[in-house]
Amino acid sequence: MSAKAKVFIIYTGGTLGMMHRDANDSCSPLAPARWERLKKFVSFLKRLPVETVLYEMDPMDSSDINPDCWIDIARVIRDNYNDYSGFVVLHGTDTMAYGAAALSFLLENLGKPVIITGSQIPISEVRNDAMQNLASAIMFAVPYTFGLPIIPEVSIFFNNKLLRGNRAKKIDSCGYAGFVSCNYPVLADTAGNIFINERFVRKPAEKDFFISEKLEKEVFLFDIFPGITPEVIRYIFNIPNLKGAVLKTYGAGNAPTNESFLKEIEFAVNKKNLVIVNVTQCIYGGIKPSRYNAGAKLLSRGVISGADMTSEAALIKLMFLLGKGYEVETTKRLMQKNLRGEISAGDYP
Ligand code: ASN
Repeated sequence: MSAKAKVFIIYTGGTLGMMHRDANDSCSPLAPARWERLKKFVSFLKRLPVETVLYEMDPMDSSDINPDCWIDIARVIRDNYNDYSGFVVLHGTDTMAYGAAALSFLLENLGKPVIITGSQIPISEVRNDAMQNLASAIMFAVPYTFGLPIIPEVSIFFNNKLLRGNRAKKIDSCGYAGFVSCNYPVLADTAGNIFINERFVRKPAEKDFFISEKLEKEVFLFDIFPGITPEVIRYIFNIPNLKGAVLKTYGAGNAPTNESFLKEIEFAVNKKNLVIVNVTQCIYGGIKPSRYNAGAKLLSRGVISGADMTSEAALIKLMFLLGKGYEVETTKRLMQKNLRGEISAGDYP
C-alpha cells in the first residue's frame, strides 16, 4: 500500500478554534482555545485518506497578529517544505487577506499549495462553516489524493471558493461568504462538483524555494475622505522613520485637487522620499489615474499607481519590497510589477 499523502496544518487561532470565555454562557465573548480542546471536534479528519500533522502557534484572535507572526509561519513552512505535499494555515478572518498576501510574498518560488482558511462560526458549535472549510482546504493541500490538479500558490479557501490569497478581501463580518476575489477569477469552486479554473492558476516555480524574512513595519495605510485636512496629511507624512504609505482614494484613483492637499503629497514624495501608492477604496475595478484630472494630478506629483491591487496586497507588498532594502526608485518600479499575481498587467500607467 502506498504511503498516505501528508499535510502540515499550522494553527494560529481565529474563530474556527474559539470557544466562549465562560463555558456556561453562550453569550460570553469568544476567545481562542488551544488545539487540545478542539481535538474532539476535528475527529472527522481521521476519515480523510491523508496524514495530518498539526503545528500550534499561540492561538490568537487575528486582530492581534502582526508581520512577525507571518514570518514565523513562513519559517515553519520552510522547515517542513520537503516533507509534505501541502500546507494548511488556520488563521482568523479579520486579517486573513493581509496574512495571505504576506505569505504570497514571503514564500518565494513556491511549488506547493498553501491554503489558508478559517471560519465565521467555531468548529466546536453544532452549526458551523469550519468543518467544511477545513476539510476542503486539506483536499486542496493534497490534491493528487483527491484527483485534483495542484494549485501551487497561497490561496484562501472559504465558503466553497478557492481564492488567490493576495486578491482576497473580507467583505462580510459574519456571513459564510466572507471573502471575495478582487479583479481576478476564483481559482476553484466546490459548491457541488469541483470546478478548477486551471487557466488562472499560477504555474509552479522552476527555481528553488526559499523564504524572505523581513517585512518593513514603518508604513501607513489611510483613506482619503471629504474634508481631510492638509494638517492631518502632513502629520502622517512626518511620522519619524516612515518609509511609505498606501493612499486609498476615491473610485478610479481620485483625490482632492486643491493645491494645499497636493503640496502635502509633493512634500511626502520629494522632501521625505516616501513611496506613496494609490489604490481605490472600491472593492472592484482598481484605479485608472489618468482617467480623471483628480487622479492625474496625484500621478504627476509622483504618487505611483497600485492599479487593481487590493489595499491589503498593496500594503503588504510595500512592506515586503521595503523589507528587501531596495532603493526608493526600485521599490516604486517593483510595486507596479506583477510579482505573485497580485496586480494585472494592462493599460495601467
Ligand atoms: N475575530 C476573528 C479573527 O479574526 C474573526 C474570525 O476568525 N472569523 O480571529
